Parts: sequence; C-alpha cells; structure tokens
Amino acid sequence: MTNKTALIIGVTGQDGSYLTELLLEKGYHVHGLKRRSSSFNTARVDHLYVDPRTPGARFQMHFGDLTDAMNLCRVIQEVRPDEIYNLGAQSHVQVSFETPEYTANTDALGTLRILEAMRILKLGADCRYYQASTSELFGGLGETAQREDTPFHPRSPYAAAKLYAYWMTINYREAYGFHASNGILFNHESPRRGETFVTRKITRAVAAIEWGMQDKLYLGNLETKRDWGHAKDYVEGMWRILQQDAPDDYVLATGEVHTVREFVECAFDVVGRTIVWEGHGVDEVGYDRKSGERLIEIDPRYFRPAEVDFLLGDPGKAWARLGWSPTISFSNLVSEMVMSDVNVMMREKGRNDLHG
Ligand code: NDP
Ligand code: GDR
Repeated sequence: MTNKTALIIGVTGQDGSYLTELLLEKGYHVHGLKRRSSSFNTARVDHLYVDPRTPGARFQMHFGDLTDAMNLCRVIQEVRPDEIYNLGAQSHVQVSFETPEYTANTDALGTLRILEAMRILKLGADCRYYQASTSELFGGLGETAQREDTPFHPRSPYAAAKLYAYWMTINYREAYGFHASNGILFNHESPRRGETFVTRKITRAVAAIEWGMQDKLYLGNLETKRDWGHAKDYVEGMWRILQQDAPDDYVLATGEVHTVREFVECAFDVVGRTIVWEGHGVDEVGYDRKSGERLIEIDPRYFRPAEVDFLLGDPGKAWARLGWSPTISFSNLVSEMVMSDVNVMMREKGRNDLHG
C-alpha cells in the first residue's frame, strides 16, 4: 500500500470515478476537484464518500473550476499532491462546435493553468502530471492504425483545444523538467458513461425500449468507426503511465475497430432483438426483424460539421513499456452497459408506476 496523495481534476466524470476507486484501493489519499452546480453532480463518486472527520478517511473533494486560475493554485498548494491527473474537460465533441470558446478556455487554457500553478508553487518533478489527451487529435482521415508518431489533424474545437493541452504538457516537460505525460486515449465507455455519448445513448435506448418507456432511437452517422474499450482498463493505464521513471506519451487503445452500426446491432442483440436495415442515408431505418417495429431512425441534427471517420489505436508501446493491455472485450463491454441500463430503467419505471 502506498501513502501517496493524488489530485484528480474531473473527479465527478466517468474516468474520475474509476480512477478514484483504483487509487483508493492502492492506499492513496485522493483529493478531487468538483464544480459548483445547482443540483447534485457527484453521483458517480457518492459511493466512495466518507465524512472527512471519520478517522482514516482518504477521499476529499474541493470546489473548483479549470477556468479559475487562483482556485487551482490554492487547491494544489493546499493538497501538495504527489500526482495530478487532469481529466477535467468539456469533453463532448459535438458540443464543442456550439461552445468553441468555452471548450478552449476549459480544455486548453485549463491545462495551462494547472501547469503554471505547478511551476509557481515550485512542485517540479516531485509532482507527476497526467494529461487526458485523446485520439481525436489524429482526426481519423486515413484507415490505418494510429500510434504515438502518427501526425495530428484536429477536426473540432475540442480536438484543437486538446492539441494545445498536449503540446503544453510536453513543453513543461522539456522546458522545466516536469514529470508530465500524455495518455492519448481512444474511446472508452462504461455504465457510467455520460448519457449523450453514442454508446450510452444506444444502451439507454435499448433498455428504455424494452421497458416500454421509449419508442425509437434517433442517431446520426452510423458508419463512423471507433476503437471502444472499457474505462476501468484505461484508468489502470493512466496510473501506470505516472509510475514510470521517465515521463512519456502513450496511446491506450484496444486495437479493434467497430462502426456505430455494429454497436447498435450488438446492443439490441443483448436483449434478443435482431435489427434489419432498410433505406439509405438520412432515410435509413432499423427494424426489429421479428416484430417489425421501427426502432432506429436517422436525425441529421446529430451529424457533425466535420466528422472523424476512423479511429483505431495501436497500443504497442503501452503493451511493451507499461505492460498494459485491455482485459474487457467489445461484446462484454456492450452487454455490461445494456444490462446496467436495463436495471436503471427498471427502477425508473417502478418509480413512475408508483407515483402514477
Ligand atoms: P466526462 O465528461 O465524463 O468528465 C469530465 C469531467 O470534467 C467531469 O468531472 C466534469 O465535471 C469536469 N469538468 C468539466 N468542465 C470543467 C471545468 N470547467 N472545470 C473543472 N472541471 C470540469 O469525461 P470522461 O471521464 O469520459 O473523460 C475524462 C477526460 O479524458 C476528459 O478530459 C476527456 O476529454 C478525455 N478523454 C476521454 C475519452 C473517453 O473516451 N472517455 C477518450 C480520450 C480522452 P461535471 O461532472 O461537473 O460535468
Ligand atoms: P466521440 O464520441 O466524438 O468519439 O468523442 P461520441 O460517442 O460522441 O461519438 C462517437 C461517434 O458516434 C457518432 N454518432 C453519434 N454521436 C453522438 N454523441 N450522438 C449520436 O446520436 C450519434 N450518432 C452517431 C458520432 O458522429 C461519432 O462519430 C469521445 C469523447 O469521450 C471525447 O471526449 C474523447 O476525446 C473521444 O471520444 C476519444
């Protein structure tokens, strides 16, 4: 067991919650930054919370925001972490086209604010820094697997902001000797995935359709290809990156690619439905083969101004240097997500029925 202290920025997100679990298991003291919200926003970590007055409590949260430099500086000064994981971001690619300035402020300048705070506080190489970089940096224009040395071509305000964060992380490593590393992570999902990302949107819809709470699922581009892994595996990779003697940048991916269409088919298959497709483009429709129900339609609102068509990672460097490889297969990921949402919807339906 370790006695280290970690600060997780973005602790309330999907990855933040799994990473908190992992670090607590390893004996860390974990401090998380949460945003002020008008309603509760800590659902993903509530099960880990213990009253800080409890002897031995090792998980604590602080209010803060990536757009607030003084706050970041104060929290880092108070916590004096051995490791900082910057997982905080406006992380939705499509939303970044609607909120490009906010996305840049949070994802790009937010990263700079943390790195500057570390420099001002003279944390040096005593504090290791992890930057949540992304496969979106590659832009997915070709159809070959992407590695650490594949050229970048950001295709959204989100990706462009993350590119700045990627390079600032390297710059602080080279200029000031920081132990600062990028994890270039391909898509990773889980039952805790935000409800508007395509995988969770699909698995929730499958469950809601099963319980008669939704008729149809509206989607955008069915042909895009993604390398989908499980978030639990990926937070293990983040931790391993920071345990290396020397800082470096690593791709974490499964090395397997699927279309959105395949994800849809696989998710409906978990509840025993086979999807058959008819029509093309925006007129394409997905039917249940047995019942003939019209379950999937295309809504052009979900098409993006610029799409990333193909993301497939080559995690060879992470396998070789970190000894990291994913343990959860695509089909197990999809069934875990569907079954979890079937249970969530069952509880929701029970509540609705009870309250009329
Ligand atoms: P989520 O969207 O689930 O979580 C993002 C976290 O950032 C949340 O805790 C959110 O708080 C917080 N946050 C958002 N804006 C701010 C802000 N202005 N100040 C402080 N905190 C903020 O993302 P994931 O957990 O899926 O991803 C973690 C990181 O990894 C992100 O940076 C993402 O861009 C990156 N990434 C994710 C991949 C994936 O497939 N999941 C792949 C590659 C990279 P709140 O809960 O209040 O919204
Ligand atoms: P992505 O994830 O953009 O890859 O970013 P998302 O699940 O939003 O989209 C994946 C692909 O599905 C297509 N798609 C739809 N997407 C959404 N959200 N909703 C739809 O209805 C829909 N229909 C089709 C998209 O066009 C896209 O091609 C995620 C985020 O977690 C980022 O933060 C992270 O950096 C990258 O993964 C790697």
